[in-house]
Amino acid sequence: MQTIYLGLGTNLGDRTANLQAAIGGLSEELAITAVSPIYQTPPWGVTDQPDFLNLCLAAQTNLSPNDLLTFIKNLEIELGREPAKRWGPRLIDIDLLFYANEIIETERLSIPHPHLPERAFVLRPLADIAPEFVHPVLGETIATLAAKVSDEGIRPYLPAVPLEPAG
Ligand code: PH2
Ligand code: MG
Ligand code: MG
Repeated sequence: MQTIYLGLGTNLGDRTANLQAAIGGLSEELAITAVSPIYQTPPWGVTDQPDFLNLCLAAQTNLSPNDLLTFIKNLEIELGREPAKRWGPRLIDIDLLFYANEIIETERLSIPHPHLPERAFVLRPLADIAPEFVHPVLGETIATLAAKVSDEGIRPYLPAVPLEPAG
């Protein structure tokens, strides 16, 4: 089993329900071990759009990175995501942040997620569940990376969604 970290985001429709549906779908294939609180975050990249809700989660999986990406992309579509412009509004976005300590650069996959060090909307929730995880390229912990970005405008929105007991 490999430890993976995912970042979830949504800024359309019933945002809390979107996140909950995504966690439910992910839990059918992955063993989720930690879910961060939900934060409301100002839009990054394209700023003229509604605020996002963001969270991060940790999970264990036997899927390969490629199969994991395929599963995530299919789940996004199943949850109602439609093709959207880069960094534009979306019903649900599930990003693969880390796959164990692997460094992968292919046409389909960039792991660790290339924009992670600049994104407080990822680093803030990730620091809640994995502060000591060391970025395999940068050699710095998530807590250190989170402390380096401004978290202006980011505010706690809901406490962590409780994990269903395994069984
Ligand atoms: N996702 C984006 C672009 N901008 N901004 C915030 N605050 N949260 C996101 O999840 C987000 C974003 C593209 O995936
Ligand atoms: Mg994204
Ligand atoms: Mg994405």
